[in-house]
Amino acid sequence: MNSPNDQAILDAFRRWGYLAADLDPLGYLKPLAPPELALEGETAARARRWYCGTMGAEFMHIPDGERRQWIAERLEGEPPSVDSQRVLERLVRAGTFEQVLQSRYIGTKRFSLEGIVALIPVMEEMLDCAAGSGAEQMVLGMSHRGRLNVMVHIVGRPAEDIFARFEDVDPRSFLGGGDVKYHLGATGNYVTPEGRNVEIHMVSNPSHLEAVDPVAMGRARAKQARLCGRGTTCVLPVLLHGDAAFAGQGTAAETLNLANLDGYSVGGTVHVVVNNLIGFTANPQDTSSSRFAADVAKRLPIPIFHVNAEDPDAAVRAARWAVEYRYQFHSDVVVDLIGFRRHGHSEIDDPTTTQPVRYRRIAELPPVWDSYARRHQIDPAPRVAEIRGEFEAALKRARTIRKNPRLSQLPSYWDKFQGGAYDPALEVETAVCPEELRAVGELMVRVPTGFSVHPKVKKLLDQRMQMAQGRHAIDFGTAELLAYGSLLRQGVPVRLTGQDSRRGTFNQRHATLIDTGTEAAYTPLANIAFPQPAFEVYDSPLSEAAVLGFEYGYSRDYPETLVLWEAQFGDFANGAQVLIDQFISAGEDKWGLLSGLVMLLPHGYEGQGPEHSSARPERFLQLAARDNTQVCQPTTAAQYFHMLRRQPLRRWRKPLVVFTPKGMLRHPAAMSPLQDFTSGRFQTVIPDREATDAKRVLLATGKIVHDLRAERKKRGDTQTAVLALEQLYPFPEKEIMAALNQHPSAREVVWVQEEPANMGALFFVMPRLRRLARPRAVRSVKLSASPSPATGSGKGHEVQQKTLLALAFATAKAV
Ligand SMILES: Cc1ncc(C[n+]2csc(CCOP(=O)(O)OP(=O)(O)O)c2C)c(N)n1
Repeated sequence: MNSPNDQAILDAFRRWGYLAADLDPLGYLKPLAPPELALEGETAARARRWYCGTMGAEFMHIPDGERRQWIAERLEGEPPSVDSQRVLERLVRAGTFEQVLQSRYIGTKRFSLEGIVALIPVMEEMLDCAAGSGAEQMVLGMSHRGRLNVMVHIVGRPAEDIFARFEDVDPRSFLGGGDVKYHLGATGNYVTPEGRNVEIHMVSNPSHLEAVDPVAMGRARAKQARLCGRGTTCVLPVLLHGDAAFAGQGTAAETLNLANLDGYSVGGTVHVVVNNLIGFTANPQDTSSSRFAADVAKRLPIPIFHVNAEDPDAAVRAARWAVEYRYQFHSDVVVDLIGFRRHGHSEIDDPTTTQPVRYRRIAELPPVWDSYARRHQIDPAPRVAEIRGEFEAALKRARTIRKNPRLSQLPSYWDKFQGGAYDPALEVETAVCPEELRAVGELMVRVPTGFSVHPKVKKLLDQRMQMAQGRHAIDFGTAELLAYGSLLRQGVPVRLTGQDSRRGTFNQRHATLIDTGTEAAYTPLANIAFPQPAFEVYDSPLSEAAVLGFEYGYSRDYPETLVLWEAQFGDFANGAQVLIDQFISAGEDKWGLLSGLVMLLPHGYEGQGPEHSSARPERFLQLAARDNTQVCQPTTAAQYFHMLRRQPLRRWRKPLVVFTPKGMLRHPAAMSPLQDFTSGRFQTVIPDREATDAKRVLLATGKIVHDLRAERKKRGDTQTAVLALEQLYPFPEKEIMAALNQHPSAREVVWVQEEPANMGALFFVMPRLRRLARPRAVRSVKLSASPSPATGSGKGHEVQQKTLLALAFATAKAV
């Protein structure tokens, strides 16, 4: 038993010891001398050894005493033994790989790991330990630094395959597509010394640092759902972060916040900060406001092991404890591996212009294997020579490779799906027979006995049931749940997340019901089928980037599931612009990777101001090329139903961007009769059912279609047809032609949009429409160009809307 005084000493070191630890091989991050540690005596000496050596652990901020105790026991106990021969072998391999690349491809970017090659034995230790705890797969998100080294030494890709990428043997296969080698994903198999297998999935990622974090987590969650139901043992997510990126990028902080949330938890992610104390040319004091880049992780109640990368034994121990901790407590954990960067940011960059003193010192440092071998009294020279020989032989083989080697293989659950160009033959039946619709309608409003539904919600549920029975026209909210319910009963899992998505921002969904007496939650659609495929609906945290990235990741590893992300208003989706640009739009083109993710983006001009009006259709249309996405704006409930259903039922896996209604959710004009659900399909263009042989044709998309029809009625106009463009991309040329041809006397086609001239679909539609409508005249009606999407004045909006409608119905001469 420690005396009270000893206890106080231990507590002081447990709490502050990491500040005095020797963590930076170059000594820039000077150990501090907190006054709390100015203690003498045997206990203090022991505690100093445990807490102020080459590892410093931050853990006293964790509220749970059992977890603090767990860490203290490890740091204060006998250090676990490390197989120094094995560690040395890895250090030599990792270092020599870089050196061989350096001498053969001098001045070619590779983002060397030198200065932190301890990462390789660290990752091996993690894998060995995780495999021992039941891991079958690791999902690995990482950036450029050391990526090629990790591909060879952890993922197990043959070195010659990487070298062949340097030779750029097959440029023709990449014309207009593909990606650079240090962003590609890779898959492989890691075998532990005990012979256990761990599949490694290194996630493809863009240059945009940290953007891959939520994607990797979402992938891990999907794999866990596949492999071990709701368990998290079988798949270990690991994220490697650069120090400047981890401190600076909001996505990293947003992603950390997912750790302990029911809808997003993966049972703990292991984070490694590959901390070279530099970001391109910037020094840490300019990139982080706190002492450690990893301080951002202290938003979570989790431990951070800071460790000096020039002491690989300490680093390996930190790795082991990190993984053990993850498995013990299902918690995130951080290893902050502090080293240096031997070369410039990339190998074409000279760091001596910005850090001349630092780089003079670095030039004098031998490779880490050298000091490690000396410390363990091993002569590394023979192995160094042999390993160099092996890599040089691989280089020779690489020069004989003629086709770019594939670094990854898709799991077999992708076999039955396809991407590429749209083909009408891919379409499937989406109508549902009346009996089934009625059954779904009844089941989706059923609650357990004794469950008290709020009276307002009860009224809505009653209406829903009547709608499904064909007694009333069906509204959007009901159509959506009927789509999910009918899919579930066909065996299709559904996952929907977004801010306030369980109820729905506009009170339209109520997918989860709340008991008025107990606040217990009940989700009828999760109890609608037997066997019941997963129906997950979660209120997401207030994040766009992390949540959208997560759902994209989920869709990447569960292509059978209808995965939907909903923005509170479409206007907020640009908070996730990097995920949209870099993954969702370009993923197939860069990496050949498909996704069937749906983005639900409330859109429409209703006088709610500049940030509650526009989901920015122009941006999604600008990103559209080579059938990479689908962009739709259904104007009726039945259209929404068929569009949602066709998404998972087709073999075609393409992201789907949907501009969803707000004010129109309950508008009679947007409701559909039951027979539109029990027959028909999604129509990319809705022809005009009222005007026949019109003199003018108005083409529009979304809410304004209804406004135009109402205006036409008000005017008693019989000369004008109004066509609804329900799918903007892939652009339905044939269907537009067919709809126009129903009005052979029309001399004029007018594109009408409520967005300003520099926004909306105008730029996209007009050139195409001009071509299709020839010889008819084509003009457009829209708001004047504007830097912000909408006016802040409700009345101003009404005036604009009136003018728009007037212009739409004015003849060409009058305008
Ligand atoms: C979001 C984003 N902003 C800027 C860049 C440009 N950039 C590439 S690497 C880098 C420095 C990264 O430093 P760090 O995170 O410490 O990683 P290191 O390269 O030192 O391993 C920067 C600013 C980028 N890739 N992504």
